Amino acid sequence: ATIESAKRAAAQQAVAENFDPAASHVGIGSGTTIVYVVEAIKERSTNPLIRFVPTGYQSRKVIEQAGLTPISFDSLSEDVMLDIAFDGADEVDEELNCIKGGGACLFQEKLVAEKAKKFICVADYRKNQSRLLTNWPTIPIEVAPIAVPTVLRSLRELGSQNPKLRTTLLEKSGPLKTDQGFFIVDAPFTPLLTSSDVAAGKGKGDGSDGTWEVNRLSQAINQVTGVLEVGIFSGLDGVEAESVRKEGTLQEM
Ligand code: DER
Repeated sequence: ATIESAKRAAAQQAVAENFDPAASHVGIGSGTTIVYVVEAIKERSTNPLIRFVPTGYQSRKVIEQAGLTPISFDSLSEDVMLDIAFDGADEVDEELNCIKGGGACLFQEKLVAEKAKKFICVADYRKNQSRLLTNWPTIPIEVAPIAVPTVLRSLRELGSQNPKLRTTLLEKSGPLKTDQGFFIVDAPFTPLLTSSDVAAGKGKGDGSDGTWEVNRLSQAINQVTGVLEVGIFSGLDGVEAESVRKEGTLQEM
């Protein structure tokens, strides 16, 4: 069947197994798969008080067009945790690490994912790879415009072959601006080792031998001055997430 039916099936399964109609706050991610998640929630949501937290302009539109009620992230009090957050991904590895940011919304997506008790990644079979950067070749990175040249240089020093500023595919020829008014740099790296790869001696994973482990590269890029956020979501450690669960059709429909 089609990719769209795989996305829809993944979304239906993710919502059926995880959405509680009595929830009060639900995070909604960005992209095309999330539209099916909102559709599936709409079929179920009975509680009129339920609030949906968007991860950017497109996500808010999806919530509003479904007739659901959005609430902005910064209106949530410090101690409120979202009951659950759903989002898509560009690629997911065996340890449920994700590459995100294909839709240039990674910063607010990470804020919402970390604010949720449980994060559900909804991904069709194409996204399921043994290592990140197998099928999706680049790490999306949100960068302050003024810092782009120095960040590109730092990314090369970390081993990125040809990091590039993302220009929108639409008629605009300038760099893509995010909801924060920042730019997106897409940085290619060789496929990222999982922590079990490193434990099995498949590489050092610290860049010294040309290999990077997921968390170490994420931290190294996040330390570059001018980087706002990196499109690697790993384990969401530090969050009371029951688990970063990969929902979806892991085999072709
Ligand atoms: O940008 C993101 O991280 C999104 O979640 C997105 O890349 C997933 O997009 P898709 O559901 O349209 O594949």
